[in-house]
Amino acid sequence: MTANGNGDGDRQHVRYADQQVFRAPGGETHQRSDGSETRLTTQQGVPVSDDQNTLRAGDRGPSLLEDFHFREKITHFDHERIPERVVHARGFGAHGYFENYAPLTDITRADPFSEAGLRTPVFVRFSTVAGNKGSGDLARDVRGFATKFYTREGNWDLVGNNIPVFFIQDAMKFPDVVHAAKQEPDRGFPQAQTAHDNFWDFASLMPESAHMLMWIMSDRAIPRSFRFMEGFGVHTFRLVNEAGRGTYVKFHWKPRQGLQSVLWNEAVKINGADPDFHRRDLWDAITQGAYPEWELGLQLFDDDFADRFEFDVLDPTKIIPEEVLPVRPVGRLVLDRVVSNFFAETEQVAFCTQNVVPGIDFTNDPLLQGRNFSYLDTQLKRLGGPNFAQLPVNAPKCPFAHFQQDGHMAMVNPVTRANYEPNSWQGAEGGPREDPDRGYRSYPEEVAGPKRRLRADSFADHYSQARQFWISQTDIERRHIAESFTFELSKCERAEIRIRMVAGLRNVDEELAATVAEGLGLLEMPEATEPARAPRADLPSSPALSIIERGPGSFAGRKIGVLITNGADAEALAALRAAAAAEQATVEIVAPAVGGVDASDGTRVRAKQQIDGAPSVLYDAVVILASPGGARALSARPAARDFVTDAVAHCKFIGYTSGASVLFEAAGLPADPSDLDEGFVSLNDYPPAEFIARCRQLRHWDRQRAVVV
Ligand code: HDE
Repeated sequence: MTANGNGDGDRQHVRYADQQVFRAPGGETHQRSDGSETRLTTQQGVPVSDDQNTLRAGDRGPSLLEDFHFREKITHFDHERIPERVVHARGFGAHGYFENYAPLTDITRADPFSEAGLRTPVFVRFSTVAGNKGSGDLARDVRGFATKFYTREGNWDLVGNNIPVFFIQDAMKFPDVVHAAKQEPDRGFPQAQTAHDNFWDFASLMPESAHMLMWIMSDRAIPRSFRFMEGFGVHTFRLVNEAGRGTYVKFHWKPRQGLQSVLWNEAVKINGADPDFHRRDLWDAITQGAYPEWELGLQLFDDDFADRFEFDVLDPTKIIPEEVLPVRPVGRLVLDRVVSNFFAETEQVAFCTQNVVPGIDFTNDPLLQGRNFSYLDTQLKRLGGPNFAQLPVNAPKCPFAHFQQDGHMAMVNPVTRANYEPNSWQGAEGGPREDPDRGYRSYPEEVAGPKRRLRADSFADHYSQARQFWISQTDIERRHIAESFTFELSKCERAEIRIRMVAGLRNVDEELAATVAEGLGLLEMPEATEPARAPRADLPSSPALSIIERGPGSFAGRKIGVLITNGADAEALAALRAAAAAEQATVEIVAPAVGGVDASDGTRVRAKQQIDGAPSVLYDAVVILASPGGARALSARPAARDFVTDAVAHCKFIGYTSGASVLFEAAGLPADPSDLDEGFVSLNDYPPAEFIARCRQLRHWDRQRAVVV
């Protein structure tokens, strides 16, 4: 077997350092120029003559136990799986770098922020939370956004989410919230969805989850792709400078591509058409050279601000609105390399919140404190022993030296005489020594108080920021939130759970509660849940919390699905391709058959997709370039009609040439739908550049506004 063991993305087969190049008896080398072996061998390096047949006694006789190649191959196969992550099992990773804009040495001595232009290598893993490893990418769920910085002073893991708050205030409740969200234990379903009794039973009994529920019922929980979502460190952390001065910090990742989400009706269809939609999107973007970028922003504050702020900065169910404390951009994250082996990198990467470097420290957020225990513990179970930090994706890229030794799969072993300290051995034989000056020092925070199990009073307001989130959304986003609550609660079989949730929502907003109650067909409005602290109605709206309010104003990085038939207007296609390229958008051809079509000028247009496998939900906008005959043939195909009706229902921009009219009529639209709304753009009347310009709004939301529910 060739050893592709570096797991570090170098796309080559490597030899282990102490492996000599031998010539086989007879003189041939069997080695490629990169050192990889050409012949199939066993783990022991024995060349294999036949990998098709087990060793048998007699042509039709029993298999023999002495078949070491078979036994080794099957045994290894039997052991291929490691436990999937308890949460965040489904994920996808990529390599890249973080580039710092300017020295932040007045605030922190952390290496990645030390110099202008400094590039720190990173590995990022995005994930869903509730679903198992093989679940669909488009679940309504929080997304993980975990970043490992390989700094020159060790690895720093910023293990964040795409939502800035969490369900619970104390790590003690984590197993409960996760159990409630995942499959119900008796039946083992539903998979990757919170739309079931157990989740809402728990949520309706946990008022502290109110703020988070607003976020997960919003479009944030169904991002268009990893590239179009924000990331947050969630907790308040602490930065420490050379002089030992501490500054509180909240971390924000802002996608340069802009924020974008899909509709729920789209999400369920995408999961069917392409359950790998998000990972494929990231893979395609990176391999096509359209490297996704995020800007890292910091909210920095001191004790005075923390004392003044209306909520406890240690409470992870609260944000600090950007309008109150601006986010200061400090650098950019660029993902420019896909993994070369999914298992070695994405599966084996072990993020740990306790991995911090000098200059970065924790606070007493009770969730963060609990996490600092959990991550190491979970890696020990998942990766099978204490040496997981030696795996290439987890190992620091800076020098490291310690006296830890042995254990399962020890690959990096001490070579010094001493394996303990203090020791009196001199020089290299004595091994590494402490560094009192540059070594990691915890911030000397004063701690005092009685030892008790008690939730601080300052954590008692559960609804005010939930309400603030609600009033910060546009009308369309509010509609989506109300619809998601209605959808999810309608899946609850026990009426009292639905009623209890509506009772809680009354503390957030009466209109929201009433809309959901109506959607659920509740005959009477329940009394509002008694809040631990009366919700405030005076928090102002925070426009930064809306996705639509802050649209990117660009269609870059988005994909147009072009449904095409024989005889399609070749000129229109060429112009569309040029306009899309100018916007850095991509065009994907969908045809009646994957072999492609002959365009009006006789040229062959190759297709990427066949219509049955490429519903319009896979695209940000669609164009129908059909000849009248082609459109007639398409009209007979349900997938082609759905392509149009779904694009309309999902408020997509739809470009077309006049030949498409038969298909439009078959889909229940006028032959020329441009009178319906400005989301329909006739490419006979407007140049493709105008179509692309309209696409910059991403969706034609007025179409949804016009639908009265
Ligand atoms: Fe995690 N979380 N978590 N979590 N978490 C894990 O570690 C845990 C929390 C987050 O791509 C586990 O390696 C506790 C908040 C991400 O590999 C586990 C608590 C946030 C990932 C664990 C939380 C996160 C994890 C499971 C409550 C956002 C995936 C597998 C106190 C700030 C990282 C693993 C990856 C993974 C524990 C809450 C983010 C069990 C106890 C809040 C992105 O250790």
